[in-house]
Amino acid sequence: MVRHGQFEMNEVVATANANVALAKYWGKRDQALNLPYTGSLSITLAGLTTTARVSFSGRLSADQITLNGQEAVAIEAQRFRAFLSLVRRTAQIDAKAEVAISGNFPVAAGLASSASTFAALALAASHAAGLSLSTRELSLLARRGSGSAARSIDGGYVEWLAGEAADGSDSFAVQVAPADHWPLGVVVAITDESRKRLGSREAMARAAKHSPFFPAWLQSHDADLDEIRQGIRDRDLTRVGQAAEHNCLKMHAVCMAARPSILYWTPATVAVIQRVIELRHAGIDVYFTIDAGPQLKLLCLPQQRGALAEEIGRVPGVRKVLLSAPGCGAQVVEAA
Ligand code: 2P0
Repeated sequence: MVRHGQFEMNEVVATANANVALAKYWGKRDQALNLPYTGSLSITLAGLTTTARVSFSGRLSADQITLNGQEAVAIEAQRFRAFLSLVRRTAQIDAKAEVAISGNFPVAAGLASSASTFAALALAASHAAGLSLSTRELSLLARRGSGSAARSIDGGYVEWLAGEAADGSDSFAVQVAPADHWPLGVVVAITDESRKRLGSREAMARAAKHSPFFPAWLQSHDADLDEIRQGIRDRDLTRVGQAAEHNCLKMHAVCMAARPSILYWTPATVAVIQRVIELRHAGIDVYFTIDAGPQLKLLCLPQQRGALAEEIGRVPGVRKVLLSAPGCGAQVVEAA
């Protein structure tokens, strides 16, 4: 039974952190449900946080959505409305929502802002609609907004299981280890804060369809995933770092070989890669990974994070350096 009109609920505020994929999600077996071909594994990043504020009201005639204070428009607004409608169907309400989303790091520039956005929104909206979902149900819901958001519901080290079911019911994320299992250092090097020209949604669809390397990506992915998962369990930075770099370079090779090609890197991206390789030759255990954009995330021992950040901040073209570490999952911070 749908609860009509008079439905009025208090505002709920939830936060979620971005995540960095060590074994990446790249390619969907189902576009509509955001079902991946492969599993993926990420670190939820402390301090790279999105806050979602949601209230449903029978008095609203349409969903009102702002992103960092600006009204969401066009495709972006459609994507949020479709997600809110999914929450409404699940909660059996028809009230529209007022939603304010804000982030403390660059949006849509390859820093997984859609992951923290849809994880925070899944939690705030489901709660505001009167639902009380389990972590698994929240991950399944967040996935529908953005695939990588499935992984930002949990904290620490998180694996999104690809699943096999056509309805996606077994495609959700689980925690491999909590943040305090292994307090790794993460340094984020921002080389370009502008919005990317090609969103990852379109890019991964093109890569899957038009890159001759895509079959090799699928065929070799699980070996990386297994190695990274085991390396995390053993707290083995060299093993995790080497496998994550390999997985990252394969994903970008798949993109570069697509027609038309997809190249996310800028000269500064390459300069940081080269600096990381030099630092490794000098005996520092540091590894890079790059998502669908020109920024880099570096993995290191926690005690080397400060010195590494200074070093990377001096690379020409690096505009900003952020310090992070494994962080917590999505949380309700205010429920009036
Ligand atoms: C990841 N990326 O595993 C990979 C690596 C980017 C590179 O997940 O279409 O925004 O919303 O499911 O999650 C970015 O893709 O894509 C992403 P949709 P999403 O983090």
